[in-house]
Amino acid sequence: MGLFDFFKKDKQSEDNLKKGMKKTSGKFRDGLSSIFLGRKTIDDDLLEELEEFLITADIGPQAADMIIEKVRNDYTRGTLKDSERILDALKHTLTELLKDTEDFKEDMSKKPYVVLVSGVNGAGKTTSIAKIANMYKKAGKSVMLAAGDTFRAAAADQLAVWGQRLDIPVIRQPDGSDPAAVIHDGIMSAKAKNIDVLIADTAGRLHTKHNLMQELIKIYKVAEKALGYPVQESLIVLDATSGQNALLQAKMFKDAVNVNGVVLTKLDGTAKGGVAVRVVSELKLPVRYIGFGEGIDDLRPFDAERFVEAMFNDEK
Ligand SMILES: Nc1nc2c(ncn2[C@@H]2O[C@H](COP(=O)(O)OP(=O)(O)OP(=O)(O)O)[C@@H](O)[C@H]2O)c(=O)[nH]1
Ligand SMILES: [Mg+2]
Repeated sequence: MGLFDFFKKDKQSEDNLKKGMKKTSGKFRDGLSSIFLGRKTIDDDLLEELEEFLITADIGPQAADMIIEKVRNDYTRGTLKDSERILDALKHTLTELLKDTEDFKEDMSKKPYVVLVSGVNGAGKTTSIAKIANMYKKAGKSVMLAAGDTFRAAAADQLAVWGQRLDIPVIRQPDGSDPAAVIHDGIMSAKAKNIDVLIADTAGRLHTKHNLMQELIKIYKVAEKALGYPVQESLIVLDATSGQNALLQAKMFKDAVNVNGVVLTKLDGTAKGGVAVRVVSELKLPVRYIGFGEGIDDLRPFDAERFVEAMFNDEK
């Protein structure tokens, strides 16, 4: 049992998830329905249309191809009788694909447990940090935040406001300070105060900007040195509405700071939920959290089954 299983199965957060993902799931479900409308038998045309649809839903050609092959095999073997059963088969395959990397094991044996959060500008880093911090706090952990975005004016204030609201201490330095120094400070302070979880914010940066990526690498190294062990969780925050570009970003961040988990945000917007499949199948990274709104409770640890349920949710 992971620390957050409670939140995964919580009824309220499940309702929030379904409500939050209404736009995303609506588009997905309507797209699928129009393919199956009036068609009972499975044929090459249908499978081709389905594959195209999956690709446009951001699932990516690799996973789409795999899914179609599976559907085709099941049909040929007779385990899939007609098009009405395809939806179930699709649900099942998507869940299996996503489950592959579902369980992120938190090793909390060393204190502090550090979560370093990075990503491009405006992806939802700071908001997600507040939501994650709140979750840890609710789970009974002592939490501290480090305001490693010293670049954008008022970025540290934004984090400090969340800290105040959640009653969580925030380590900061004046704007323009060295972000690595802030994280270092945070780690020292967390150690001194025996804090369980330290979550570090960083400034938004484009994955294509070499000097900014170097700065991020430095932050990571300084953190590792101050800790005396590797950063346990290096999360990249991806805006789910940015589609394929999110994949490129993730690849660059993954190499730079050993990203081992993804926070997929803005699934309440015009996102195509398929991008979650792409992250898992092409990047081989687990989706650690999903964000589906601006409120503090609009985030939950990723759960493949519930995510797929929410994608196929047909409550209007
Ligand atoms: N609808 C929606 N909005 C979100 C979500 N997550 C974050 N936001 C909003 O996106 C905007 C940017 O969020 P931030 O958390 O400031 O993003 P950031 O990555 O820290 O931005 P920078 O620090 O400027 O790089 C804010 O208005 C958030 O409220 C989400 O899951 N859904
Ligand atoms: Mg921020």
